[in-house]
Amino acid sequence: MKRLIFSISIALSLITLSIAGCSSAAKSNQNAAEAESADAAMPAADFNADSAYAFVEAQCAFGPRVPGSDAHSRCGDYLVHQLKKYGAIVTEQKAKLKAFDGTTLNMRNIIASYNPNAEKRILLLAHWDCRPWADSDADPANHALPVMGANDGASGVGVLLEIARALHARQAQVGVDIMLVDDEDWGNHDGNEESWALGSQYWTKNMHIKGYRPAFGILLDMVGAYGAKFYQEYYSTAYAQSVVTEVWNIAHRLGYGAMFPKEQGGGITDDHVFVNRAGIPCIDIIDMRPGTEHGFFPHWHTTADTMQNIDPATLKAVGSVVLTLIYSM
Ligand code: AHN
Ligand code: ZN
Repeated sequence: MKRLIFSISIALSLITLSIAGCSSAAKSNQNAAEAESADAAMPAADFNADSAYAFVEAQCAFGPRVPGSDAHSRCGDYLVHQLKKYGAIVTEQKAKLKAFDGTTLNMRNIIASYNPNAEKRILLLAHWDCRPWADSDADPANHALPVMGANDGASGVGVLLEIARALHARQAQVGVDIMLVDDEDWGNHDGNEESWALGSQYWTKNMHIKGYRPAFGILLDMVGAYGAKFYQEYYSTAYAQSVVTEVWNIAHRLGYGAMFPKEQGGGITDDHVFVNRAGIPCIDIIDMRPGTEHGFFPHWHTTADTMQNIDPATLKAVGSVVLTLIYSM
């Protein structure tokens, strides 16, 4: 469809040129503007934000999905069940990992594959675990409480579940692997970056398929808050500039330019860093708020990271951009 619109606009340009018999700069500017408006008219893939919101809500209904908790275990079963229901081939990775504080974590990575025989593939990731401590809460009495993780965890997973549902309804040409990684958020803030993203780190050393080589990866982290700003994260641009360019261009074409500033944000130690180090170019679509206390959405790692702070419009923007990219490949 995109190609057709493009050819039509080229044909129109040629006709215009031959009729007018001129190729002034003004004329070619006008043609560029026409091409742009044809792009702007490109329909966004049909991403259902209410459904994505319900998937975020369903995860939160289990309670904080802190590794080792009953909520974690039951939510993991729910995620596997949903992905199978949406026709994916689901692989689980289980391992015992040691957290920085000595706790043994029963890791569970969940990988859902669509179009498994397609050679050209993309990897989509989000972490599904919750942080055990709300240690950025304004009230120190809350620091030992777990984070509900409506945004920090459940939002990315909710968008990916809705993408799974969409891919089941309408197959993409490209192969898609959705990986819900565990044990991202049991990290410490003393500068040891390897205390974070334990599930992703495990996966990079034990990939679910030998020689797995997707074209690129996209990590979704904190993609559901009101007022989200998806700046271009530093490691994403350093390792996967062309993917950043493509994703932000689509966002602007779909009318989400204000939410996706084409400006550099800081560098975040997150799952994508380890995926990049394993040789797979991977970007992080992550809500960054430069100049604020923690640099993230205001309820980050607090007891207020709950459903009431989730905006379906943010889920809609991110889901539409990623799904439009998938169907364009
Ligand atoms: C650090 O704070 C070092 N990284 C943030 C990664 C993260 C935590 N994403 C969600 N929660
Ligand atoms: Zn977190």
